[in-house]
Amino acid sequence: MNDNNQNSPSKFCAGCGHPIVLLALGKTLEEMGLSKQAVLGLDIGCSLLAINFLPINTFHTHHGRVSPTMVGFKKARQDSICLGYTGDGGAYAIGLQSLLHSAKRDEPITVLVVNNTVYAMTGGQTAPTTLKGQKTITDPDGCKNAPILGPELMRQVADPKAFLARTAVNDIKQAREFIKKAIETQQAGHFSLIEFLSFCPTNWRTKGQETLEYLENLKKVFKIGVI
Ligand SMILES: Cc1ncc(C[n+]2csc(CCOP(=O)(O)OP(=O)(O)O)c2C)c(N)n1
Ligand code: SF4
Ligand SMILES: [Mg+2]
Repeated sequence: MNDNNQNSPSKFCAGCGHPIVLLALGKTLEEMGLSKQAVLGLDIGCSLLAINFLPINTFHTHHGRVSPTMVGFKKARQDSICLGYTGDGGAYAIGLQSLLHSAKRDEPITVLVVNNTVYAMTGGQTAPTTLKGQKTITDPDGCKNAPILGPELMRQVADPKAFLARTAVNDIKQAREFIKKAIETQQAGHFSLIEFLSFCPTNWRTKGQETLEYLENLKKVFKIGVI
């Protein structure tokens, strides 16, 4: 559990998208009056740096195991709002099996996937979301395959009432609208997942405006909106 120390310095790199997603989440929970009921489970990856970021109950899980952990928490504490916070690698590589089955079983949890198209914490390796042609430290000549489209994949197995969507960290208004809808979907007893296209200037090796342009370019492949 966190120490509610809002004075803790941010552990994220300057220009990272993770804190934008977290602030959107914190504000939306506050607005909905759900900060005390909310429980945030963190995957391993740069997500784990969120441990003292928000004044809500937060704990670390294992890499790729945030969705089954939150499924278990929800079964034990049905009045809680269970939020799984993960990177694209945690969600769609090591955690894909458990995430897909959580969606298929329509588990009433909300999964927040921060998609920066790389394994950021471990130094920028190719992830399931890496674009075709994108150069990474493990694909210096460019990734040869198309990326996994997470919400679209979940849609193939999820209940029609599940809320699945994609937004980006440079559209806070939409991010907050989608977070609210995802939490309301959990309250109605259904699965929800939002993918956030997010900045990683450290591994993209971009500066200022270049980072924004990189994110805008991602939107050509990863379509924004309700899936
Ligand atoms: C079982 C296991 N395998 C591998 C690792 C090493 N590891 C830590 S974080 C990570 C990738 C994280 O990438 P992503 O989920 O996209 O999160 P990001 O850091 O990009 O936000 C890996 C492979 C680990 N900690 N545990
Ligand atoms: S490595 Fe990338 S995702 Fe991780 S904290 Fe730094 S900018 Fe954020
Ligand atoms: Mg990532």
